[in-house]
Amino acid sequence: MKYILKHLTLIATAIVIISCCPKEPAQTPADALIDRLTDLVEQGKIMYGHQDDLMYGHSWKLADDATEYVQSDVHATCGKYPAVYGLDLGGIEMDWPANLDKNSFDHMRASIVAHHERGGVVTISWHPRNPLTGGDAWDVSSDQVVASILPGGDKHEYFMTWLCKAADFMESVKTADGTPVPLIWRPWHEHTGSWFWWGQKLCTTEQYKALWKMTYDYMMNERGLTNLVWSYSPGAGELSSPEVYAERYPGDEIIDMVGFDCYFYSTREDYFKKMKNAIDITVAFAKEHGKIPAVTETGYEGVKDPKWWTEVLYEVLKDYPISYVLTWRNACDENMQHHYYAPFPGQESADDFCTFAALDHMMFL
Ligand code: BMA
Repeated sequence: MKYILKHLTLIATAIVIISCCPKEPAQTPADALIDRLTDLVEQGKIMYGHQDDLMYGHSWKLADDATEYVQSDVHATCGKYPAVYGLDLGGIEMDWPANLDKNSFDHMRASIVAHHERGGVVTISWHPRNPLTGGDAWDVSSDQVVASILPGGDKHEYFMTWLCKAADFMESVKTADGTPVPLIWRPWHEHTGSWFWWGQKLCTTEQYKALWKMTYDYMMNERGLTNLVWSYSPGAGELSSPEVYAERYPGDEIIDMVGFDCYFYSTREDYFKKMKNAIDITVAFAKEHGKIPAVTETGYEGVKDPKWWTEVLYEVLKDYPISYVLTWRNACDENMQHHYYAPFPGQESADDFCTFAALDHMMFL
């Protein structure tokens, strides 16, 4: 009898365990986005992206009391929205109501949901201020900033409050039914250059990697965010070899996507050379590490080449498995009107942009 009871107990325990534990863990919003991006690359699609697209344009700015997010220079030019919408969290760490480029965080949040519901993908960068000197992200007057915010550093506790505010924002981006919206999260970008306080000459390789690990551990393990797809993006100008690309890579356990930032400064030839080199390195790295490749930032300020989209950008992208290409913002401030990277109606590259947007290979919404 004792023997039978013991076995019955074991069987009952096994039934309870099996029925309590689902066979497959539920897919997170981040996993769903990774699958979608992987599928798009396999289908040979490249999504077009534009920074701050729904917040302002070359000659307009979203009204403070706006309730919908329909205005866009890209849409006004070609009748379609970018598939990828980029935004920046800079200023969230200071409790500012609006980011460093004057986008209110409330409008950012609501427009992310609107873009997501339109079928789009959102990517978030961060230009946080300098936690040691009090200057901005470009304040490189001290090479002790990263050291000071790592565990054991004087500014560690203070900086963790910044990560908390960034995480709060990302956690708050939800659809009406409470589902978190997936976000491509791209902090600590262009670190191969030395113009941000986390750049090449401002910290060691170990410190840079530790900064990523601290950011990841906090957001994923401590906060349990389920909507972040982690993206790595060195600056292309410094990518003299695949080794440089890999040197400060935070690790396969942290990163989901790999990209680079590369701008047009002088001639088509110069841009082709820089872009091709960076894409070759990125695509090979992505393949080797099982990650998704992207051109995380690019553009030609003022797009002063009427055929830039088809003869320059598309020409260099067309043979690569790239998930998306994002051009930078169209500033609207009076003294910044030369600072635009997408066309608007009447701009000299507008017709060519429409041809680019109509290509089967390119994905818009
Ligand atoms: C830079 C410029 C700045 C802007 C910053 C963050 O490339 O566009 O004007 O403040 O990005 O968006």
